[in-house]
Amino acid sequence: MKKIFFKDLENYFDKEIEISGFVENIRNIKWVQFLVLRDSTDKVQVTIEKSEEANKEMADLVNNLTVESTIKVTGTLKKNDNVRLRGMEFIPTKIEVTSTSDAELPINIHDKEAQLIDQRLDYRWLDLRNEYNFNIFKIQSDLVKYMREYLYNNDFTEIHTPKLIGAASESGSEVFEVKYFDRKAYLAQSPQFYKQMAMASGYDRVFEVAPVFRAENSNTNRHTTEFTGFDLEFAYIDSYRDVMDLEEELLTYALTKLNEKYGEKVKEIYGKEIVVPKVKFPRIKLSDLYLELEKRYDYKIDDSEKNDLTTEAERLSYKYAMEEFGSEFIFVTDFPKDKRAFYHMRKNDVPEGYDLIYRGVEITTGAQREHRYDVLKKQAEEKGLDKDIEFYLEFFKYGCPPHGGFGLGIDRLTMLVLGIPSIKESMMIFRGPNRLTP
Ligand code: AMO
Repeated sequence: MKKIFFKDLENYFDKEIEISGFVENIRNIKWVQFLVLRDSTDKVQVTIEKSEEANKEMADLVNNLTVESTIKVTGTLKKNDNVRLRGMEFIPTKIEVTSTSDAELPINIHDKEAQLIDQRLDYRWLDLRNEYNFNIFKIQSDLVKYMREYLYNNDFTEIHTPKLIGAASESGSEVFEVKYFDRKAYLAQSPQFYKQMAMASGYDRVFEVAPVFRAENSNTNRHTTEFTGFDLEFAYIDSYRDVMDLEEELLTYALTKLNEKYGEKVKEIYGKEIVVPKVKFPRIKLSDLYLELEKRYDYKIDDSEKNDLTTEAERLSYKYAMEEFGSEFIFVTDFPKDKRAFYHMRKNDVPEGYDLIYRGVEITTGAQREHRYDVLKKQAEEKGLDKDIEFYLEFFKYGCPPHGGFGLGIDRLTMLVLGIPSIKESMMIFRGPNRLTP
């Protein structure tokens, strides 16, 4: 690990060191050549005085150098207040080209608006060199770290469950079928069955951060065919309200930490404020939400759609939550049972679950689960599922504590925290109905 990160260069003034990075810019003028080198943490200027005899070889090399090549430079770091970039410059004694970029880049990496998004995605590795795009995944990494940290602090165990499965768990959404030797398998739509199996095994609190597959042929700014699910499940709860409480605490913890580290940067690069929740997330029944939206914004929902949240209703629920409660989050509860998974516990025939809407987009579904074998079997039968999922129903035959949990889409959360217009950009490598490369 001997690579010196540019963010740490202040510690190396007047010492002979070796630095490596991408050549971001080359300025070749009469007496001097300036290079801007970039690594994953910062940038630094390299200055070559052409007039000095000893630099002739280096100057020749720079004459033939292309931007976005990578180089390794030996030399000394000097303070220089005249240098706009960090008041320092690197004076080299040796430059070695470690990889050469073609002179013509297929996209403009410094102006992402200069081409259409799909053109950019074709060259995603270059597109990610753009500061806006690059930082998304640095920030996302810490966002997930803080979410994990909250769970580790609260005695959760991270688990890893199979993505090749024998039966679909979410009957409402489409599943990818794969050839599995002489039979069929599916790509997991959720770790749902296995996080619940962990409850039956006695783990009490588990979570998983892993790929989730959905064969949804939709081209919206919030859908993808493969996303990263942040899923958790915990036992000995009394109500789905306990699940909402935990999610609220977890998100508040993560956003607080994220704001401490990145608040300024996010404002500067994305023009967005990371708002740390100061109030309890409001909770409202779906039918009451529609009444409010009609009263306040004259939003009339067609009878055929009122059993679920429409995209427009999600958007308006944000407006409502902000105006009424000063909250960017809102929990919506009491969806009718035909719109919810069979494994949600029901009370008076109403599923004990919720959706969480953040900045106008659904980021989570959560619920208390039905853990009583007979009731669960009946609910599965009602949806015509019991044969396929017999193995799952067995989990509940030999003792399984009451439990609940939720699934949150990391790509959507990232998109919303940073105010990125599309999920295509908030995933490092997007997968959609028309995209399987790079
Ligand atoms: P659900 O199907 O609502 O619930 O998914 C949970 C969350 O995953 C994200 N999400 C998506 N993100 C991008 N593209 C998609 N196509 C997509 N579909 C879903 C959303 C969503 O809220 N098993 C339950 C969770 C649970 O009850 O624990 C489930 O999968 O952010």
